[in-house]
Amino acid sequence: MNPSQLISNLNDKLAQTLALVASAQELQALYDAKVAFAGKQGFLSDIMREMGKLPKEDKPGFGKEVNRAKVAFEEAYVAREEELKNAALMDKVKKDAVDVSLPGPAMAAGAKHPIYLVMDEVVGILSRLGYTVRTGPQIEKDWYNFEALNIPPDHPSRDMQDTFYIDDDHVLRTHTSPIQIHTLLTEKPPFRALAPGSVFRKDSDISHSPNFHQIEGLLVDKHVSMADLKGTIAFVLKELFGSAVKVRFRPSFFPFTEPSAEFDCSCPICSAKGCRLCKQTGWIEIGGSGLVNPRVFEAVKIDPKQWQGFAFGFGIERMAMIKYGIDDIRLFAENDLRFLGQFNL
Ligand code: 2NL
Repeated sequence: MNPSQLISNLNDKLAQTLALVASAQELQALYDAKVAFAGKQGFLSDIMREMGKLPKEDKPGFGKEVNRAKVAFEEAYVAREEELKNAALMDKVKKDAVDVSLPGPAMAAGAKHPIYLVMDEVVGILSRLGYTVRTGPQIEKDWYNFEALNIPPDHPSRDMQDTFYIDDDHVLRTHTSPIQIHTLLTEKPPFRALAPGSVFRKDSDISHSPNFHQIEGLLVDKHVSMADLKGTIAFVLKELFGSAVKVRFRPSFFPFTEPSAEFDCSCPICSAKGCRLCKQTGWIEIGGSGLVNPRVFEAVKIDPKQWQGFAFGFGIERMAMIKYGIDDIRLFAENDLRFLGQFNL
């Protein structure tokens, strides 16, 4: 072939290839065109071999032509490749587009745990009698949980069976009373303190949970009597269960109070006629109370001749079970949302 034939071949092939590139709808078609035109065994390689056969003086001119074709192809190829890649990206963007004007998924409203509903209700009632809340650590030294409360080392409530020991000298608090010991040590009487909180005992069945909740009230003042205590308890129970309930005190014993009394309330479910909750007695046990034992005052270096006090405590789980008709204490810790969602009305 003479040079002008080769050049016209080259131009024809270039024009064809450029048309192919321009019309390629997919990257694969573009790659195919590149292999056919500029690949190792493609058109340009073939034509370079032809160039070898040309007379020496024609070679540089032809070489230039080949180069021009190569550059023209490269430019067209890169431009089309960019177009196709952009188009593919735009497709993907359109397909994956999020309509930001759509409303988001509805978020379910939370509900307060029934234990905390009752706790808050009791705190609310007693706040109207001037009580304010104190909190404390769940891990206590033996002294705060037992010793200062006049619970001697051989007392049954210190038994390894009931108490979770952290080490020789530390326990998970078995009641909220150690909070009150901290209060007695750090505050000057007179005061009215409420200690709500989580407590721990080795006990587990349908009415006992190893982790349960108590609320305890402590009033320290001058000239405090059992009558003041009784009036306070009656006020709380009538506020909680309705003004129709009757309140009854029974003599009892706690190491940290003297005298001590447990208190019952006439059954709010059956109006004291007798039902499953009150076991046909018409009464339900609520909690314990008493006048602060002088030995507790001595332990915290408060003069029991100058100051007296009363204290009372009850279990929150039991109150919640009565209030909401719940018959298994384990439901409180299961965290089943169907259970927990029922109490916020
Ligand atoms: C109950 C009975 C009670 C107290 C708690 C108390 C605290 C101090 C001094 C004296 Cl610092 N007493 N607390 C007194 C009597 C009863 O709780 O059945 N709780 C669930």
